[in-house]
Amino acid sequence: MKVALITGVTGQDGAYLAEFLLKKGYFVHGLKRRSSSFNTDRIDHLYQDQHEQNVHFKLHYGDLTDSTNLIRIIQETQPDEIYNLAAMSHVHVSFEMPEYTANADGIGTLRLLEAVRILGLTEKTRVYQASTSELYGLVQAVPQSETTPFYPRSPYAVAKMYAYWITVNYREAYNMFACNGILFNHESPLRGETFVTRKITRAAAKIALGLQKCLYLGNLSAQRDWGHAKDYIEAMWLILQQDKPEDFVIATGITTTVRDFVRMSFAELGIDIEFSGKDENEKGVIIGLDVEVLSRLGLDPEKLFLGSTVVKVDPKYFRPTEVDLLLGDPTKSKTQLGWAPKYDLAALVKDMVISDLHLMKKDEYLKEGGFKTLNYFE
Ligand code: NDP
Ligand code: GDR
Repeated sequence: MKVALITGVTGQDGAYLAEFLLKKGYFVHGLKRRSSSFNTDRIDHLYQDQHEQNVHFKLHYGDLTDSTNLIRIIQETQPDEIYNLAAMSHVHVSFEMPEYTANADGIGTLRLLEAVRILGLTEKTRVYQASTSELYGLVQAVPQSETTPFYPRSPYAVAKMYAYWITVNYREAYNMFACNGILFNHESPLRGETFVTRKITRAAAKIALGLQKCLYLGNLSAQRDWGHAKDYIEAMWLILQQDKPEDFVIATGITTTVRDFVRMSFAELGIDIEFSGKDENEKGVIIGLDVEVLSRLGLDPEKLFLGSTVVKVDPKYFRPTEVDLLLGDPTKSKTQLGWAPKYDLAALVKDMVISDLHLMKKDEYLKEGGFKTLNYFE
């Protein structure tokens, strides 16, 4: 039985990857951070009672900022494959926590690689590093491929740049099977609530139910190459199954503005939005309602009004330095890995919007029953 260790197992990608590897027959160890309350929502369905026989999934407390515990866990688990997904992954937040981000995302990767090396596991253990399209930053060329120069534009991207190169260096210096997956944005119903896609799909569902009036966003013109996380975790695994360790871009090859993602999300709920105005004064207004779609989804058209403003810009979401355009060239992963995404953007939006509508209906029900529901700010 192959053994995998996933850092960041409680995150979006970690949850999907753990499920995927368990289905493939792996024993999966996951690194989770200690938290004052439960932080395993995304993997609760994979939980196995450790007292039972045939347990294949085990969590270990740990943190990428603590090398001794990484050494201990790797020694205990003797993994064939390590997927280093743990990171402070929010670009905007990294401007507020630059030092921590460098420590966890940059030096954390070094700690992990060094643990493998000093434990004498360089021949046994393959390492996947979660690199990112944010490395491209300020546009040098599009589409962005494995050979496009990097120009990181945030403390997050700079930390990830260190992680990228230390992975390459350990591969070359110690002959390790260590690879970077340069993944473009990938989303899902499990996406963190403060990333733009999930913020939009949650708010669209709330607005459709009459639970929220307006969605405040930052740069509506930013363009991203968005795919589905379920497709992208499969690419991570494929990267570690190759004969030679190499780096791969994983992307769809299509880019879309935040503005269009908003339009598509509302349209999925039968709400037609038109944008007008510029920069900070841009806003999105309801210009049409598709009663058939609304009623199919159990939504009450009486709660929605033509002409009402449902999207506004709040400059507090602008970043000190922005990445305007990401568009990946997945040719190498298509030809060498045989990887191709199953979800297109429309299918991704639908999956997220419908999932959030169910969640928000649950909130609505709780609220009606007099229970407190969760509020997310940001
Ligand atoms: P998430 O933010 O959903 O998950 C991050 C995970 O890392 C969580 O499990 C989190 O724990 C954990 N974590 C954070 N800091 C530490 C630390 N110091 N020590 C141990 N664990 C830590 O990210 P995604 O799943 O979306 O992304 C996975 C990886 O891929 C990240 O490294 C990200 O930077 C990178 N990436 C993501 C892309 C995307 O579009 N999603 C694209 C390209 C790269 P907790 O749950 O306790 O917060
Ligand atoms: P990104 O994702 O920075 O690309 O990093 P995010 O969804 O945060 O932003 C995408 C774009 O949307 C613009 N934007 C907003 N973003 C947020 N979060 N909130 C807003 O209100 C908002 N309004 C507009 C942003 O300015 C940006 O241009 C993600 C993370 O998963 C990283 O870990 C990963 O490495 C990259 O994707 C690839």
